[in-house]
Amino acid sequence: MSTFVDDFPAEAKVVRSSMYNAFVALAIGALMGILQTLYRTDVFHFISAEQYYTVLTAHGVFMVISFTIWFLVGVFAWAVISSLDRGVEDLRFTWAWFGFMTVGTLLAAIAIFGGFMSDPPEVLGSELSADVLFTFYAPLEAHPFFYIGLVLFVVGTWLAGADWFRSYLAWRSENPGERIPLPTFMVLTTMIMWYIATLGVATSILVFLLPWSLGLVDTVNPTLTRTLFWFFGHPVVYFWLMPAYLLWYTLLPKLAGGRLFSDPLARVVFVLFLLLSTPVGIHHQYLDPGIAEGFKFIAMTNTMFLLLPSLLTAFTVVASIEHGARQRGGEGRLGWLKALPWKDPVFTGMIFAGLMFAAGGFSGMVNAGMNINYLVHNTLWVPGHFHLTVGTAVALTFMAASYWFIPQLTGKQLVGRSIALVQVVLWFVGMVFMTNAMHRTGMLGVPRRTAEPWYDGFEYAGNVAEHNFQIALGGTILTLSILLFFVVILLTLLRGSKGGVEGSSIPEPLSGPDHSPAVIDNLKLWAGIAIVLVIMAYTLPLASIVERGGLFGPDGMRSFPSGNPGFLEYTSLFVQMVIQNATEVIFR
Ligand code: HAS
Ligand code: CU
Repeated sequence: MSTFVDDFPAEAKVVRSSMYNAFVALAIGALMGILQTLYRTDVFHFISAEQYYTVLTAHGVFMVISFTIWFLVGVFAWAVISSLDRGVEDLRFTWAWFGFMTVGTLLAAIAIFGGFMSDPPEVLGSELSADVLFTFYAPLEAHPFFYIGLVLFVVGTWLAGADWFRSYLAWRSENPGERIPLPTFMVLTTMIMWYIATLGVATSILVFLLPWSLGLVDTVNPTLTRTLFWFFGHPVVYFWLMPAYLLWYTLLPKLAGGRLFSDPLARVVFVLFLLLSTPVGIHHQYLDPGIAEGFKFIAMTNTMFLLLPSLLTAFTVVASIEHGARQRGGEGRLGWLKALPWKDPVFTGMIFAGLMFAAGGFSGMVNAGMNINYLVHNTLWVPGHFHLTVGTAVALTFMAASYWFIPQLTGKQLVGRSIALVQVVLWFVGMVFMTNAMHRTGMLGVPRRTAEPWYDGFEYAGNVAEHNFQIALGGTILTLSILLFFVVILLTLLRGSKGGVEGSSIPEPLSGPDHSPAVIDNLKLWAGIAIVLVIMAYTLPLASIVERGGLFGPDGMRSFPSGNPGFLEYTSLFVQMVIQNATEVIFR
């Protein structure tokens, strides 16, 4: 059995390079992480209160935008190429999206790091800086480079998706009537979701934030840019999660020694994510004024439905692992757990990632309840939640998977397997300390995104100092874990001996694609329904936000005539206003 690099050497280079870029982002993000953890827990002050927000922005952007997305384009490219068993249609096109993403990352990085300079240079009429956090909505404003960088980066991902659709269409014309191979199906559904979701952020940046930061318009409507951000900001979390799920559905059963329990169920899960990921973004805005409660209620209902695909995943993945364990001779109700390959860092890392996700999913359910959200919103509970989800379910899966991918992509055997095992266990332990204490301090009311939340003279009800210590301890263990990760990766790249890497083929599922109706593979149908659901969930809230606050802020446009407009009047006025404002902006 051959490795990926044997079969597709040119493509392996793109996948490898994407993953290396992810690792660079991970290294920078990790350094920023420990700096801000030690600052806000009042343990060590390597930075100033002002720099805290630059560090926090860099931590967020490098971790959740650069690291995750660079790694996932690698995983998706690998998944499509290997499951269709064909190279890309045009390698220059593939390197082109890689180039877009690289230039985009660099521009955004320049803007962010400008924030560290005491006297940042002026470019395009404003000082380099982008202390806007990874949720870059108004009223915080970044240097145009930040927004231009993001645009290029996102356009890069759009082109990457086009690359995979091209491969799929070429495959389809040679294989009419065949079921789409599962990994490709997962990539395509995720990319359709991504195209829909990024419309929100593209509009927010291109129509509002970038013109505003370039000085072309004077004001923006903050609620509108927030809402457009969250239109994208919720589905983006599934953009990070889907490659991890893809690996849990394909690689994990293989590593456990078994086969995927159900291919049809896996397809249903990805279709549900495509349908439901976007019309829920308002669950990040339960406390925002200017959005009627009814719209929030709809977002909550949709969010509760969105739990279903993850609950199905928990069932299917655990069933597949149990099957693997029984194939290896495991017995008994829970005794089969002992038969699993716990010494394999790839397997153990992914399982720990899954276990932590069960907890992270639970705190997500708490977040999603409109009334309980009031208790936790803007507190440290929320970072607790997302360090379990994106910070562990996704990041730990990616790190563990790297121990499988790097040999596949270089043909070199992994060096330092036992260090790798310690690394994934340390990540789990570090996150147990850090996220548990974050959730708890959040419930005591400690705010997030605050450089110095200790407020001299103010007594919190509970023992915040003790929890702060656990957060700092957890953060330190995580930093150590990342260092070990880089030791293993570098040792493998420098010292790994060529050859002897096991093949990359994925075993057939127990229940194959033919057990599901063909309609599941009808991507156009699901895309159409997804778009209808988004229109239903967002038209009225967006129209009412524009009505109240103006497209470009209260003075940026005339408002609706008084009274209660009917739907048609509403929509036609909305369209008129868009046109009027756009013309004003262009011809001013
Ligand atoms: Fe979330 C805030 C609700 C999932 C990320 N979320 C955030 C933020 C981030 C984030 C980054 O409703 C902060 C944004 C900011 O800066 O303000 N989230 C949810 C819900 C889910 C959820 C309902 N979130 C995620 C995922 C993320 C992520 C996934 C990243 C990857 N989240 C919210 C809400 C907020 C929020 C509100 C706003 C809070 C506020 O007030 O600001 C659900 O998708 C979760 C479903 C998951 C489950 C768990 C299933 C369990 C599985 C484990 C299987 C086990 C295995 C192991 C494989 C129901 C799949 C087996 C092992 C053996 C040994 C047998
Ligand atoms: Cu969300």
